[in-house]
Amino acid sequence: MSITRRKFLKGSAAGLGCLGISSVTGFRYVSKAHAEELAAQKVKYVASSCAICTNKCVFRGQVVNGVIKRLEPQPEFAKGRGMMCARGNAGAWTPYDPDRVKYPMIRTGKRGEGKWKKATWEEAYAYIAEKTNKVVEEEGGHRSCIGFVSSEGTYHEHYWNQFRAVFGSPNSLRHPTLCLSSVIRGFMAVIGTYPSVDVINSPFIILAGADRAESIFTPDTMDMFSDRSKKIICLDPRFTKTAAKSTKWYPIKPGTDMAFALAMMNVIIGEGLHDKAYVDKYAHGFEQLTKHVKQYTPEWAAQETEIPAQDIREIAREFAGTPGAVFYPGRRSSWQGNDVETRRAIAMVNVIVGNFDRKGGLIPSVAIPTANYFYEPAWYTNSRPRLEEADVTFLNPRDGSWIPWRDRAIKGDPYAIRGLYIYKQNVVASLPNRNKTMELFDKMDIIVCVDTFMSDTAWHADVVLPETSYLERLDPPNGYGVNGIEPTLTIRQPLIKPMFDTRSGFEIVTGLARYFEDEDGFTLDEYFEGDVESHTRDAVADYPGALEMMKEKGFFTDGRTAPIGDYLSGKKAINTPTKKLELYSDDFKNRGFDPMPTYKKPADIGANKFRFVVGRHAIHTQSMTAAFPELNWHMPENTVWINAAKAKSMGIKSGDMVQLKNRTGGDVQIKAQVTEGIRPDCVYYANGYGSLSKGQPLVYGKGASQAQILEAHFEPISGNALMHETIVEIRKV
Ligand SMILES: Nc1nc2c(c(=O)[nH]1)N[C@H]1C(S)=C(S)[C@@H](COP(=O)(O)OP(=O)(O)OC[C@H]3O[C@@H](n4cnc5c(=O)[nH]c(N)nc54)[C@H](O)[C@@H]3O)O[C@H]1N2
Ligand SMILES: Nc1nc2c(c(=O)[nH]1)N[C@H]1C(S)=C(S)[C@@H](COP(=O)(O)OP(=O)(O)OC[C@H]3O[C@@H](n4cnc5c(=O)[nH]c(N)nc54)[C@H](O)[C@@H]3O)O[C@H]1N2
Ligand code: SF4
Ligand SMILES: [Mo]
Repeated sequence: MSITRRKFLKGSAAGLGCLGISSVTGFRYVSKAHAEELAAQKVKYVASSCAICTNKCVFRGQVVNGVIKRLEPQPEFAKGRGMMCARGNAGAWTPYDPDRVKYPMIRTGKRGEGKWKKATWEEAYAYIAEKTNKVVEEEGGHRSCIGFVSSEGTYHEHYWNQFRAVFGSPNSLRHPTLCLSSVIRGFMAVIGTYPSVDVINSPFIILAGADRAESIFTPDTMDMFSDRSKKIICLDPRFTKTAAKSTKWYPIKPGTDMAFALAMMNVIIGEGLHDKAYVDKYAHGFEQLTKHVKQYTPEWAAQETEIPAQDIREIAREFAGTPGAVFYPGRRSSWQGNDVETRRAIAMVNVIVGNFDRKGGLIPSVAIPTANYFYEPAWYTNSRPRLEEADVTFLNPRDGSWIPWRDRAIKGDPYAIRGLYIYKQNVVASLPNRNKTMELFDKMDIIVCVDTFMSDTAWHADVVLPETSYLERLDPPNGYGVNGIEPTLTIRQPLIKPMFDTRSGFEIVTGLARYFEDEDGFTLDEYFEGDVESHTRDAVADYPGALEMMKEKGFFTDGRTAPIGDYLSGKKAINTPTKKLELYSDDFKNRGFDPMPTYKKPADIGANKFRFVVGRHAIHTQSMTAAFPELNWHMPENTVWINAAKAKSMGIKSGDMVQLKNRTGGDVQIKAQVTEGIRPDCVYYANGYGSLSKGQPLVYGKGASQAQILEAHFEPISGNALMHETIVEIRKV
């Protein structure tokens, strides 16, 4: 056994000198006279990347006399296509937001009461360690009694996961099962990867509930809508901004997209419009699929989807006849019970027209590899499996599955969970059924929350540890969210010095690690080495000039793009069990699932009831921006969309207060917004409002919370929460 827990760097690590935080870039984009004027004002530009959503757009931050003035899009950053959205712009003010968390805080009153004492970092760590060690001891030394929660975005999440691993808990809960696990699983099963889409080269795109005009995803959003010659078919129960910009909008009946996809295949295969040579060479199970989809005629699908049979037929024919046509995979799909199967059907529509690994089609994403530290994972004789291991077929051990995990944690089944360590995930707002999350919190002896703001989760924690904001912090190079067709590494560099008593994720984790020991008596900080600066330097040491480029421009690319055709030429193997594109899955069959997507009718919602659907708002990210003053003024509270005819029959007018009740005790009151832009059987309102935290005064009690009305259901193949299985009753109050 080694004497120390020192780590080794994978890959080479040529010394590149000091990184020099806060690089100042030149005034390359302004006239000489303007540059002189700016220099006199002590203007500097720092290249960095946005942290307000997953896209990580790169910008040049203008800092005047030490104050951040604006974030300008970095025109050379290909994935951002020269864009910064409203949210990214509003981010410039977040360091100055009076409501940010400025120092560590320890709860003094009851949970959620809002009574705190200001603490030093060492006091906060010592408090956490004492409580944690006590419960671990009470649980027989099992560190699995602490759940570790985290979302990506800061590039420091990696350290959080490392801390969990060396601390010795298997219970890691990340965001994917609230987001895209089901779509990943569905596409993986058919084409062996969750692909990028070559939107720019695709003339014909079908979007099933992927609201790209509002659910911004770069560069797809820009590529999709900047070229008006593209034909876009939008299936969505709501008239979204995407619907408005599409060639054709169909208010599809929720949960019936699989019927649409199956009927498309019925037409394409039935009329011999599929790509025969491609299917012969690359696909597995075409014969079975041909027989299987015979039953799914457009006339049948019309009854399910409420899209006319003739339209389905014409869309299918045009789709098959247009090279580069693509049925877009989407991201946070997770609608209803059979979501993995729906995604599989959508992937198959793409396969039969031969668009995988071809221009305009589904392109396997690539990344720029970085050198990473690897470390010896700690070994604990007391280790146990994850709590919800038996509940999900394809459980990703690092992501976990939130819904069954929470149920088991509440019951202590098969063992007790006593604490939650939460990093950058606002679980109180992002998990369906907020009452249940509160029930979970009530059972906890220790809740630690690392956040920049007093989110609903921070508000209910015992200790809040403030992370330094993304504009004051160095984040190591990262490719997550910027991998794809034009892979890039992005970085974050501080525009200004930290304004308050905050720390970066790495500093928080390594500080806390000093308070715990492993089984051999080594303190856990032994498992960490270096600092963010050295990690940044070492990560790209294999690429000459990369560090300098990142410092100057905020990103690094060596110009590579995803090669198209490597899978079809045989240079790379398709990552499925048969090494073919699977239109029939023996693997699914062996696990007791349908080998081919088999339609199951969504349950009838009942008379005078509504399905609650979830969707993004273009100026908000999830639960975290509704309280940004620069965005909140556009929409100080949310309102519930109710179909005009339906509202009339119920005597509801816009602005009336209504009550929504779900089937599991969820109950909210919110103002109505009467609109033609939603099906009569659905209702919708935006995320981020109806907050419980008085530390977010702009959204505290304003409008209604989605988490409070969403029922908790999950899909057992991928473990994804089902966000559109909520049925509500409405009455005017
Ligand atoms: N009701 C409802 N629930 C949902 C969804 C929905 O649409 N509606 N969408 C689902 C999807 S797709 C996803 S991806 C998840 C996302 O869910 P989460 O991962 O919980 O994302 P956010 O709601 O944006 O919350 C992010 C939290 O991180 C904090 N934060 C921001 N910057 C930093 C930082 O630099 N450091 C630290 N430590 N904290 C920071 C914010 O203040 C906020 O509290 O939610 C899922 N859940
Ligand atoms: N502005 C902004 N952009 C974002 C984010 C953000 O918070 N704000 N979040 C990012 C993240 S983490 C993610 S995961 C992506 C999410 O991006 P998307 O995957 O596009 O997710 P949503 O916006 O939730 O869109 C879901 C849409 O599906 C519709 N829908 C509901 N049920 C059905 C159904 O049964 N069939 C069909 N066809 N449609 C249905 C809803 O009405 C809604 O418009 O967006 C990313 N981009
Ligand atoms: S799309 Fe996301 S990353 Fe890009 S500017 Fe907007 S919020 Fe920032
Ligand atoms: Mo997401």
